[in-house]
This record gives sequence, C-alpha cells and structure tokens, in this order.
Amino acid sequence: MSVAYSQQGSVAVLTIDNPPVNALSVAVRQGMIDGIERAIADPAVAAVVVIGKGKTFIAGADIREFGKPPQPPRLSVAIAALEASPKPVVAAIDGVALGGGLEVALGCHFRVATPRAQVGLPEVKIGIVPGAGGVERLPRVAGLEAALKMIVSGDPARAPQAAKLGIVDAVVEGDLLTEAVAFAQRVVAEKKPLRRLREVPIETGGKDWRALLASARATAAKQTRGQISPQRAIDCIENALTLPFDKAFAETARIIGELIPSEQAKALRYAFFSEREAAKLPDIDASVQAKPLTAAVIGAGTMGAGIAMCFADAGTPVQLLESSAAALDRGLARIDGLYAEMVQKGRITPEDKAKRVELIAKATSYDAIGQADIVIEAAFEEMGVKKEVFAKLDRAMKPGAVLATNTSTLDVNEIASATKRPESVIGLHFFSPANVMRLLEIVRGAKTAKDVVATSQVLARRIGKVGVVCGVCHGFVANRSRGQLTREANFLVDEGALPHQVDKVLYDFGMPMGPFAVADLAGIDVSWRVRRSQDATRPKDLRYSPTADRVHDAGRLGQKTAKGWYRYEPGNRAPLPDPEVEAIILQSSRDQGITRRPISDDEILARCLYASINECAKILEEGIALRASDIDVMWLYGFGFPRWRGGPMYYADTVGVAKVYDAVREFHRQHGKLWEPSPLLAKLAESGKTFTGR
Ligand code: 3H9
Repeated sequence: MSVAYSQQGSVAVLTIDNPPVNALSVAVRQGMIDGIERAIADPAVAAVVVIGKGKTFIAGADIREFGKPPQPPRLSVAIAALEASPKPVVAAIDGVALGGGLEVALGCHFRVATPRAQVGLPEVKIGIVPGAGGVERLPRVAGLEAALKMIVSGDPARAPQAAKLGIVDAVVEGDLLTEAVAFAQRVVAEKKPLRRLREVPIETGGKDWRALLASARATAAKQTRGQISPQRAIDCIENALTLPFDKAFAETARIIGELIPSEQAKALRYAFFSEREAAKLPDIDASVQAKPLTAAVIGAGTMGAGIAMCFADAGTPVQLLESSAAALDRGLARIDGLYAEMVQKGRITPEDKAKRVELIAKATSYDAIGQADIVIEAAFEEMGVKKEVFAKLDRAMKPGAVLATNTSTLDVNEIASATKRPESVIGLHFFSPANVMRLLEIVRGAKTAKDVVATSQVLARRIGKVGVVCGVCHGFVANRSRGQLTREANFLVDEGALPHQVDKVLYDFGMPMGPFAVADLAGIDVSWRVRRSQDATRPKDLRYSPTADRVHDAGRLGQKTAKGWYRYEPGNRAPLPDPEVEAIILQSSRDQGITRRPISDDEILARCLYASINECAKILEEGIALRASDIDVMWLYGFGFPRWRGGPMYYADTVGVAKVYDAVREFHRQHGKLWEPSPLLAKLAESGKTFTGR
C-alpha cells in the first residue's frame, strides 16, 4: 500500500508509505488521488490530513523514474486534486518535505510541522526546476525574496524558519498526527477559509522584482558557475511573476521537460546516486557495528587545527594534543582567528564561536587522550615522525580505540606496523582546508578491521564529510590522480603555455581554480618538499619539469610571499601574471632544449584531464578504488570538479572512452612513458564499454 487511507473521527488520514524516503512514485501519485476523491465523497469526512509514514514526509519525485517514459498520473494532477478539495487538507510534515514533497504540501491548504522538519526545493541541485507547482506556489506563500533564495540555492529551511516565512502554519510539539488532526478539526470548527496558494498574489515586499531576479542571477552565476538549472529556475520564477498561474506552470513544465534529459541533469543525478553508493561496501553490512565516537586530534598545525574544527563545528567535543603548551596555544589561536573571521563574515554568531571553541579541549600528554574512541594523527608528514607517534598511541590508547593517520602520501600499512594493533589503524585523509573541504578519504590498510572502517564512515557523516573508502597506494586515489593533471600543466608551461592560460582553460571547464593558482594557495614550498622526498626513487628516465623548483628557488612560495606562479597585490588574492615568472619559464624551456610553440586550449584540456583519467583507470584496475563512481565523488568533494560534469570518470564516458584512449595513445607516442595507457582504458575502449555504465 503506497498511500494508506484511515480515519480519525471526522478527519481522513492519507499516509504516504513508500520506504525509504516516501518518494512520489507512480503508485503514490495515484494513491493520493484515490484518497482525496474518497475523502471528498465520504459525507462522514470533514477534513483531510496528509502525512508520511516513518521519519520523512516526502523526499520528492522518484529520481529513479527520471529519464524513463513518464507514467500517469502526473504529480501536478495529484496536487491539483488536493488543492481543489472543498474539504480542508492539512499536510503534516516531519523529517523532510523536499522537491515534489514540498510541492504536495504547498498544494494542501495548511501545513503543520515538527520542530525538526525541513522543507525545500532542491531540484536545481539535480539539474532541473521544481516542476509540480513549487516555483509558482512558494513565492505566493513565502514572498518573492525568500522563495527566490530557496529555489535558486536549493537549500532547505528548518521548520522554525519556514514558520517565520509563512510556509508552515504551525510548528507542533508532541505526536504529529494527533496535532495535525486537531489542527484540521479546528479549521473545520472555525470555518477557516481554505487557502489555495494558486489564488494568492506574489508579494515582492515593495522591492523591484526585476532587480531581485537580476541579483539572484548574478549570485547563481558565481556560486554554481556553468550550471544551467538555477538560471532556468529564475526564468520560471519570472514567468510566475508575469503570467497567470496556469500559463506560468505550463512554461515550467516545458522547461523541466527540456532539463530532465539534459546532459547536466544526467550528470547531477549520477553524482547524487554515486555519493550514496560510495557509502556501501560489499563486505561491510549493517551487522558490522560502528564504535562510539569521542575524539582526539594530534597536532595543532594547519591540518590538525582544521580537523579539530570539523568536530567542534558538528557540536562534538574533541581533544587537541600538542607536544608543548606553546604549540598548542598557537594552534588554538589559529582556530580562534578562523572562527573570528567567520563571525566577521556573518557565517556564525559570536555565541556559536564561543560554543565551538569550548568544545576543543587542550591536551599536552598522550595519557590525557588515552580514553578517546578515535584519535586522528595530524603530525609532520614524515614516516619516522608518524611511526613514533603511533608507537606512543599504541601504548597510550585504550583497547579498541581507532588509530587514524591523516597522512596524504605515506604508507598506512607501514605506519600501522609501528603498533601491535594494525587492525585498529586506518588512514583518514582530510583535504585542505580541513574544516571546509568535504571529502574524507578513508584509507583501508591491509589489516584494518571492518568495524574500524565502519566507524570511520559513521565519523565522516557525523562531521559532515563525504567519506569514500579506498586502498593504500602512494597519494591514495584523489591526490595520485590529480597529480597527473599538475604534471601535465607543468609540462605544458615548459612547452609554450603560460600559467594563466592553463588556469583559464581549467577554470572555464568548471574547476574552481587552475593548477597554478592552487599551487600558489597551497604553497610552492609544500610541493617542492614532496618532490624532494621523491628524488631518490624517481626513475631517471622519466620526464621531469624543473620549472616549479626554479620558481621555488627564486623565493616565490605562493600567496604567502605575495609571489609564486603569479604575483599578488597586498590584501588581494587575485592572481596576476608576472613577467618575472615568464622569464623563469622561458629560461627553463631554453635550458631543457625545448622550442616553445603555441598550445591550443583544447590540447591543454585534453592533456590535463586525460592524464588524470588514465591514472584513475590504473587506480581502478589495481583495485585501490572500488568503483569509478567513488573516484568521481572524490573529485567532486576533494577538488571541486564541476558537479554538473559528474566527475572525471563520468566525463570520460561523455567524451567517449574510445576517444580518450586514442588521445592517450597519441600523447604516449609524442611524450613517452608517463602516458602509458591503462589496460583498463584500452579494454573499455576496445569493447565499447564505459567506466560508469553511462
Ligand atoms: C522532484 O521532486 C521534482 C519535482 O519538482 C516534480 C517534478 C515533476 N528518489 O540520502 P539517503 C534514496 S526532484 C528516489 O541515503 P538520508 C537514496 O538514493 C526530487 N530515491 O538518506 C537512498 O537509496 P539507497 C527532489 C531517493 O537520510 C535512500 O533513498 N528531491 C530519493 O541521508 C536513502 O537516501 C531531492 O532531490 C528520491 N527523491 O537523506 C531529495 N531520495 O538506500 C533527494 C532519496 O538505495 N534526497 N532516495 O542508496 C535527499 O536529499 C536525501 O536522500 C534525503 C534523505 C534528505 C531525503
């Protein structure tokens, strides 16, 4: 039964029952129509409550139905039936009312919600627009400005905020169904007029709607650069303002009809499901119990401080350990400064700051953290240091504690060997800045126990990260594959391109920054140190670009010295091309005996991206990543790869694996060994298959 019909006194109750999230599959749509018709026809029924079974009202249209031939009845027909009811219809919202779920609620005459409920129209995030009346009705209930913000960002509002905006009529404590039925009975008793939102005018709050729309367009163009759906949603809102309800609705239906099969929407749906898939591991099911999660972090440097902030931001207490009180104070001062910046920017209140700072407890001895359930080491990136720390942790931590290392390159198995409990050791690789970037690479060592992996996944969720599990190799999945992009970017500069040309191509593709701007942000000395650590093992016959070393040796360490691959004006992070760097580059090309040539944007894009894709394929065939989609999730959350392109693996599928393979073979011919094609890439290309099943 997708919609159960029952009665409480004179109130009919339609209970949406479509686990796990009450998505609006065809049976639910039909069930709502049948239910409302039955209630209208029954003289013993005076009002109707629509409620979701379980912890969710309705998560929206069934995204799995998109791209398949639509099956009647349409959602809008079911919603129209609710709205047209001559008997009052009350939506009772717990959990989430998202997308079509909120649209159902807005079709009802009244809405009551629990305090924890959330309502929103996240359609733009999956590349479409709200297509069942949300665009037209939300501005009518919440006013133009608030609706514009919610629809264009796709972000939900919590019940108290929704009540302030008028989206929810009452926030109720206690049993939701009881309260909703009582609310419905009051509506009947007080003969309250039924509020059909289609009949309500849109309030602009006295503001010029054209200016509001223009500003929303500009914000969306910045925040979701390259993505079509937010702009199309604004088109729909403009129609809602200028056309009669039904005409505007028909236009929205046309627009969503175009968007659903679009490449962007397909990629965004793929990203949605990939993210959920990444949480599933074939050998770890619900029977593997995660451990509790009191946490400690070792090292109050940039990374350690950022990791501690992740816990504090999630409202979870954390201990921060440093070897000396002075180092600890420096770390805490850094944290204080970062929170102060957030207060200044209006992102958190001074009270939030105080609460968060208070959640970070000081520790200067291993004994002090011994009872933590999970400890994350963020000490200096050097094997000797790591092993020393882990030997100490082995002695200090209680049995069963998870011992995690935040290494970005070192062998987790070797680190684990410094303990007598390698089964408790795991890599938890945060991305910089740790309190901002959402990827958490969960690196499973050869001996890591299943419950340690499961605990790390739970931890990731708890602190708002997207955890993706992978195996051990140098650089793990994300940095190893991204490293190839940087490699080619450097070679391209040696061959004739300039940093700003390379960066522009990747920025225009949709990356948040190009590789040279990233290098300046991260610090040229950081990558210089990594290269030095590889000098002894780097095969002599491999091509190596000395240019980045020369930039480093010229004292250009990036943004921190106001010069790196670019120069920077005081107080400004905008990268400016610098003739001094150009001179270094030209000299480096000459010294390498390279005759510089004009390099096309197409070549830049292909070399940078295909180098990474080829490496991703190697990572997949080595079994370091479980699925192509896991790699994509890592790039989306670790490097800001444009979500509407799905990720590098999905992108390779859209280009065509055979085309990518041909290009890789050609680059191999031209540039040699580093372009050795991945056998998996070759196999897929030759058999006409894809990485992602696209
Ligand atoms: C829409 O409504 C268009 C309309 O305007 C009408 C147009 C005509 N469909 O995330 P979780 C699955 S567009 C199908 O792990 P949580 C999900 O894949 C829709 N399946 O749980 C997963 O499956 P599995 C607008 C869905 O508690 C399982 O449910 N709505 C849908 O962390 C559990 O999900 C959205 O975009 C769906 N709509 O978070 C909301 N939603 O177990 C999308 C979820 O096989 N959903 N599943 O992996 C969400 O944001 C979160 O899933 C939610 C729950 C907050 C609901």
